[in-house]
Amino acid sequence: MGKNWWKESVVYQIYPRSFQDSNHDGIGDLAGILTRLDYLKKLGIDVVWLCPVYDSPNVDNGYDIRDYKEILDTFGTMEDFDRLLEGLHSRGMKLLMDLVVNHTSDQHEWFQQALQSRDNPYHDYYIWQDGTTDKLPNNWESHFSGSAWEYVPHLGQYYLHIFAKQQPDLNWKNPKVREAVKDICRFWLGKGVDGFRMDTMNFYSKVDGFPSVEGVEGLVRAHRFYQNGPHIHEYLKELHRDVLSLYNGMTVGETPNVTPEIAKLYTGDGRDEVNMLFQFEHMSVDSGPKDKWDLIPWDFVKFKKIMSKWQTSLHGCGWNSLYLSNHDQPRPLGRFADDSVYRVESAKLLGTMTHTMEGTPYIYQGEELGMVNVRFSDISNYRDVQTLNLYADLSAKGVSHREIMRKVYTKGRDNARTPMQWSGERYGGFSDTEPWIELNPSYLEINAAQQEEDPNSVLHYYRKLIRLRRQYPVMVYGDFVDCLPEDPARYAYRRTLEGEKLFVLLNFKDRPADFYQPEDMDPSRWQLLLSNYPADSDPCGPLRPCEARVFYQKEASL
Ligand code: TEU
Ligand code: CA
Repeated sequence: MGKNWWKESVVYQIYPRSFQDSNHDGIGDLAGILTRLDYLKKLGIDVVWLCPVYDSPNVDNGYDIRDYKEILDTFGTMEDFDRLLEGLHSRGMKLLMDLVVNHTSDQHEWFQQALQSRDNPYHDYYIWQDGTTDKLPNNWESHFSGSAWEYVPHLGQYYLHIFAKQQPDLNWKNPKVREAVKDICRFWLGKGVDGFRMDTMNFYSKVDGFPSVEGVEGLVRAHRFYQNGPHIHEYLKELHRDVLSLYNGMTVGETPNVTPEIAKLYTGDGRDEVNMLFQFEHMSVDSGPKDKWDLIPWDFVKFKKIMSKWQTSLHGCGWNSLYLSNHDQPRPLGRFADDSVYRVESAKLLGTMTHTMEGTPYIYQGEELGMVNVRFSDISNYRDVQTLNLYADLSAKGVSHREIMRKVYTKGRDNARTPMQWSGERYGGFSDTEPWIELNPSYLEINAAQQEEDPNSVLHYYRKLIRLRRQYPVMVYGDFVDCLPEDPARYAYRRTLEGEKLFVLLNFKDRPADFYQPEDMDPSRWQLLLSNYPADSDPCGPLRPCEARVFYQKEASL
């Protein structure tokens, strides 16, 4: 497998609604992002992934698109977009757009036409089943609660929506839909964007006949009937052949429920599909079988095994995306380390892990500051459709406020969607007026302005991490060996590339741990590249709580 710019890049994900407001309406916008490009450049970012900025009624904050070729007016104009693209390119950064084509908004012209009649030319752009109000086509549950089918009385038909009912699924079996998707891609690539993050990419192809999941009562997530479906590779190859291959772009598919074997089919050399995936296996260590709200304690050894498995399985035949957070996930500190006493150490620890593995690291806005989860006491402070639907659904089933809020505090998506914490000023420097969602009160303590002044801040540490990756190819391309797979506290791994060695030792617990030295490395010849504690003690001494150390050795004795 060859070298590629997208393997050597660090990506920064922007959730536009919450990044920077420029026109005093409390909602982030494109002109706001433009004013923060120097911040991103200084951080060392190569690529920005912009969550949807298209025209949308915002039932799901832009993941319900009404017009794929227009900018949402709240975010600005197409001229603002062009300025942003130019601003990124002139600073040597690239732009990934979010391609959301598993579904559209119900307000999209195609769906409006489809609703007109069964023989409207757009009817077949969506997925329909004949039926009556008293009998659902099957027992599939939407990811946003309730049935995945919505009845349209005047048609006598149900349409499929894996997400909200305002997000009808497109019928990819229809060649016209696939042509329409290519047209959207050409439009944005033609403008000069550098690739796509492909939303729910492995949902495009559904199993024929829409079978119910057997042996369960009530509604259930029917993943195996609409993820990695029968025609998915055919569709992706077609998109690659007709559009993506004609540009030197980067593609990352969002794909829940994939194994490394499945991932190779999407990303392998010569497969001609996409460059890499967001897999979710490590994101489900704290969920039971039902769904993400089914909270269970997570097991560190199991987590490491998942991470290590992805490292070794894709080496030489695929490529990993490295992430612990995004706009759908809670903030990672409390989840995988500690977000109270050792918050700063934890943020650096987790950052060290994602930036010292093989793959392309993704930083979600605020991660570089060590931002934490939010706990609003009232459900009316929440904005996310998934959270609000869950609340309504579980309340109706008699679940207590307390119990529901426990789920929301742990896994709710708004944890990651509160405004970016730029400063300790009123509204955190995000806006000068009340924002669309309240700030996390932690902005007084955790913010970019304060961290800019503090050389020991998470922000400064992330800059170092990103710089090191550029300096040491072994961090990008080296192979991976887990040195202590069964260790209940430490993650220790070694990377090797042509006589260069990297050794990473991470203490995930909030108590001290012993040092560990790999047999084939020599402390007299290695160099401590980085640590998340002041370098005032023996580099081979015991590990302090949540301590991370990265060693480098050249021309190893092996
Ligand atoms: O998310 C896809 C997805 O599978 C979600 O169910 C995700 O796992 C969930 O939000 C976590 O509970 C993508 C987008 O990233 C998300 O923001 C959208 O809401 C969703 O697709 C629909 O477009
Ligand atoms: Ca605004």
